[in-house]
Amino acid sequence: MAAMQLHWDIFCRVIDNYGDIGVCWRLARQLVDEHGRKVRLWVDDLGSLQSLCPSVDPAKDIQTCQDVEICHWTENSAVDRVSDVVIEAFACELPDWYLTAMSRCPSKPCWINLEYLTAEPWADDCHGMASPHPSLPLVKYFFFPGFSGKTGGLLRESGLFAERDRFATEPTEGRPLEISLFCYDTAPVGALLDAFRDSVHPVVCHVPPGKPLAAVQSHLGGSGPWRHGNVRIRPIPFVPIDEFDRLLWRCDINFVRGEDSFVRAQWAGKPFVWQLYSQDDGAHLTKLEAFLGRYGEGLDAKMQTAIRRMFVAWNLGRNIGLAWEEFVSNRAVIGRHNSNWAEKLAAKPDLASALVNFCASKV
Ligand code: TRH
Repeated sequence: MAAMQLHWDIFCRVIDNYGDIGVCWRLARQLVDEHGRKVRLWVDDLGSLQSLCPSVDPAKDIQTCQDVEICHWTENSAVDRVSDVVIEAFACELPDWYLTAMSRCPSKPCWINLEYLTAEPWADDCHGMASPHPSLPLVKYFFFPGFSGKTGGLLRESGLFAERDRFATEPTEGRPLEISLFCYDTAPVGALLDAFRDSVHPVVCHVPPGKPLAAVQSHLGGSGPWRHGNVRIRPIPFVPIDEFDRLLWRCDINFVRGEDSFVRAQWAGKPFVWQLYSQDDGAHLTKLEAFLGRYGEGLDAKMQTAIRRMFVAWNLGRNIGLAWEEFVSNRAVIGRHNSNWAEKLAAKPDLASALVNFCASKV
């Protein structure tokens, strides 16, 4: 049997937003909790991690939180040992001092580039590809999260569905719809709020700080809370990462973005609307279509259209009012579909387990 690969280093550079560190933090915790690994998480922005995990102290260069060793990654960082597995998250580029140390190890570590999530079919072919370093005796493997069995799967903690189901409450007839609104500032938030305002379905909309709240403020003025026709809009604080799951579980419909909240909304088993991180060349729209193609499987054409119209309207900023009415009127069917979708995805290995197995196969 191959050695256990006990020690893991994860390197994460926070470019902007929270997705990169959100994914790395979840992965680190899961490797420790469920796979008994010893994990060091190197992150260049401790403040962002603190938002997700409030017990992190941004002033400390080295600390342990939830059994993960957290190291502040700076230009002056140094390493005393190289781990058995090294994760370079989202092509963040390992520092030269670490690469040099890796190349000097008698038995080379398993070096992984953890990629961004996409439902596009090319991820199936690229998952697991090897890329030898041009000058050092090292090989890097590309590891793609994804929705098909040919990719590395999605991050999902083993007890997640049980915890979610314990938390579930029966919907009360006649109460307003609870909606969470996590989006970028490019989202047509004003048009959505106006659609809520005019809708026959009363809404309570929970808005986290940052880009979502700024977009609401720029449409309605002031600092809230607001009443806008048939919707009440409430600013909420940025909550720790596990509480964020509970927000998604509690709400009837979740607007999510990027990568990690998008995955968590799928695990919530509730209707959701996804905004992608916009790319100048429109690549995000190809990514959206690829997801919709997979997600819509098994739904009748009418439901597929309702979901597609809403996702496209939200990402392109067109015809939100009509798309919203159609989406919200079909929320029961869409919710059931999402629940089945989550079960279907959960039948595949989760990303942390797939990664552990993949790395073991490379020894
Ligand atoms: O913050 P994001 O926009 O991150 C994105 C994506 O990772 C994208 O792929 C990348 O290119 C871009 O950043 C730079 O959205 P995402 O991925 O949903 O990450 C948000 C994280 O924040 C997620 O882990 C959930 C967490 N979160 C909380 O913990 N509490 C909160 O209150 C909120 C609103 C979010």
